Amino acid sequence: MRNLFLRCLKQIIILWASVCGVAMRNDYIDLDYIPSRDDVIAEFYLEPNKVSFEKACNDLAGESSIGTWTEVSTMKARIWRDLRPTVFSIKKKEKLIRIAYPIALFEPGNVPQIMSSIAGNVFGMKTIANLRLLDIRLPERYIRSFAGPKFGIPGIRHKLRVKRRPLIGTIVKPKLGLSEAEHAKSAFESWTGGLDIVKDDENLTSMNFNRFEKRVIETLKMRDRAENETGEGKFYMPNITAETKEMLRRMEFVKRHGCEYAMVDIVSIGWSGLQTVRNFNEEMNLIIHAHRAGHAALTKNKKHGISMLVIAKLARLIGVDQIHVGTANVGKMSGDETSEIEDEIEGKFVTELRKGHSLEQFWYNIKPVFAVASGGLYPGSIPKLLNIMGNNVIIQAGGGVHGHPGGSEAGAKAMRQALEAYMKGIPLEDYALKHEELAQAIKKWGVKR
Ligand code: CAP
Ligand code: MG
Repeated sequence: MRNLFLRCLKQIIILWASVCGVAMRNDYIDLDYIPSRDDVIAEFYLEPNKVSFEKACNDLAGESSIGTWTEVSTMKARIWRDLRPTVFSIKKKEKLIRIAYPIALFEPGNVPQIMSSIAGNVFGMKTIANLRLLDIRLPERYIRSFAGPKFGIPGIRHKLRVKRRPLIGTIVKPKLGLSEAEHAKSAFESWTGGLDIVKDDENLTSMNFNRFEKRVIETLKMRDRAENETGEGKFYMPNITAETKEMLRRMEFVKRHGCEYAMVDIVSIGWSGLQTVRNFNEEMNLIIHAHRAGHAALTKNKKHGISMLVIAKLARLIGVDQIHVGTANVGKMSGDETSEIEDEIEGKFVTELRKGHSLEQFWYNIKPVFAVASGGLYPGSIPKLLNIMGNNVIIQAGGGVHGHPGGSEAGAKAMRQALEAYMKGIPLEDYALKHEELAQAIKKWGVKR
């Protein structure tokens, strides 16, 4: 009762102060506040810089919404009443805070805008030493203003005609330098060796030594041959990353030539570029593969930046069908958030019972996204990887295929054999006794424990 009275009193004082223009308008903290279902919630790791924790909280809440460094005479009572966010949870020891933002602060269907708010100027403020956006909870009205993935896990499994097992693929290596014909040949060997998918590398677009159109045409020709020879569905992911209009032109081109996929470097093209690609995909019906090259500039520092969880959530919302999530430290890239991210991109309703610093999220109409594990993987790492990530994963190996002593086709065979052994529950070393390519791979790279 006393609490309720104090809260009402505080609201009356804040309202009175705002009507009278008294300098209360930088106090966003209310630890009694219970967020409404319509609020956008953000969780931050916050380290103040030579100011109190409360001061840093208020600067963060203000700068990410309606405030600035001083009161402005143009502030209106209605703005303060309806649009001010609330810092409703502070854990000083863990340096964690949660802010609830009224949904009216955000334009439906516009990811660049929400990021310019909650992940905009705030990273550069003097009163904040370190700041990391750990997670966001998006309300139903906001989520429903997006289409989400066109295919997602169910649509991809249907199109690739692979019901249960993980999908396996390769990245043509070296990243750059091969001609269109050499690229297509390596793809052919990877497919006939048993892989489902072949993709371009993140920095291969259209250069003199390898032109986009010619590469796509030649590689799709090889795809068709490989499908005839193996009787299996084979898929090519061409990298369309470029200026926005050019990306749409490349989507039309690959579609016209019978390709099912388009790959984009989502960090490099930005949220606007990704939304444009997704919107155009309503017509193109391509599976969108999201590479995250450059993400670690934002995600790696655990004290400052934006978590990969947030990036993956927004990519799901906009509507990529599959996205790189790391290898749970099994491969060459650092990053221990893989399982958490995988839960988030696959779940219908994700609770906050993981690692304590994430928010529950309903995904309503938004389809689940396929997790892609890539980076330093080889046949011997498959069992450990799948034990952690489960079967709803696309395994991508570049060096782990083209670095095989027997060449690309043998490397592909070894990957397929390792997957078969895992699905049959047979230890790799035993399966290798009857599968030469796998034996060679184990001899070269071993088995990851
Ligand atoms: C892997 C890869 C991928 C990374 C991306 C590379 O090649 O093609 O781009 O895995 O990292 O260029 O390194 P290898 P992440 O198989 O030869 O390592 O998935 O973490 O975004
Ligand atoms: Mg790569």
